[in-house]
Amino acid sequence: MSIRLHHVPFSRSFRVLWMLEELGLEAEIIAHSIRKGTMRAPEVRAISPAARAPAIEIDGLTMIESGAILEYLAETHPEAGLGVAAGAPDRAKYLQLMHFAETQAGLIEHLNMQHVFLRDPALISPTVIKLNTKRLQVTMAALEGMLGDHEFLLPTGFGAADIMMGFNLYSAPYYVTLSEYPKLEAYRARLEARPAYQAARAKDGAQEFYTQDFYPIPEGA
Ligand SMILES: N[C@@H](CCC(=O)N[C@@H](CS)C(=O)NCC(=O)O)C(=O)O
Repeated sequence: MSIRLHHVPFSRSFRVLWMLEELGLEAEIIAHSIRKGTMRAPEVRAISPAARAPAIEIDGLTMIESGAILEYLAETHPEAGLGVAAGAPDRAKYLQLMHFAETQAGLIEHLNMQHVFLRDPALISPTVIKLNTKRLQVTMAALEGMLGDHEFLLPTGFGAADIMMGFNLYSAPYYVTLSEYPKLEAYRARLEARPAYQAARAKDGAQEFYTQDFYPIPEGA
């Protein structure tokens, strides 16, 4: 099997990197930079038309969308038990988590735009930052409720849904305080203890967006 992953360090393509490690699959990693715009090269756009990471090539098949890629990898490697098959009792919960991860990641992306990528202060809206930070807090509380006192998100154990949602728990804390969600904090520590997580981090590369540990809501917003 030949796999090439178009990857931006510390981005959603980390989900795919982590999934590949969980499955024990080797991949060639093509590292990209959002700041340098390397995803916009015509040969990359041919695979990822919206110039976004991740994009993956598996034996000539090309795919974008981290959630779809994880579902595809889970389905094509059922022996690993990282997905939940159609008809199984937790299927609906599994699909919900796979998609809820992008509701949350979308909020983080909006905050990244405001805090990190817009350079002209005149373009930044403290009101939008406040609104999206509050919305992110709501998703964190919701996720903590979904996790409850379980080890992982589904009773079937660790799987693709934990990778989708778990990845968010590394970027959300730039905008919300993780210790306010103690169950999520402990869950993140359990995820970090996984050898596949650690192997994926070792291949991830340095993030190039955040220049401070925490970005608060601007005063007066
Ligand atoms: N829903 C897509 C989102 C992909 C996406 O937006 N990726 C970001 C990195 S996290 C990206 O490549 N952004 C490039 C840009 O905004 O120019 C997925 O889950 O794969």
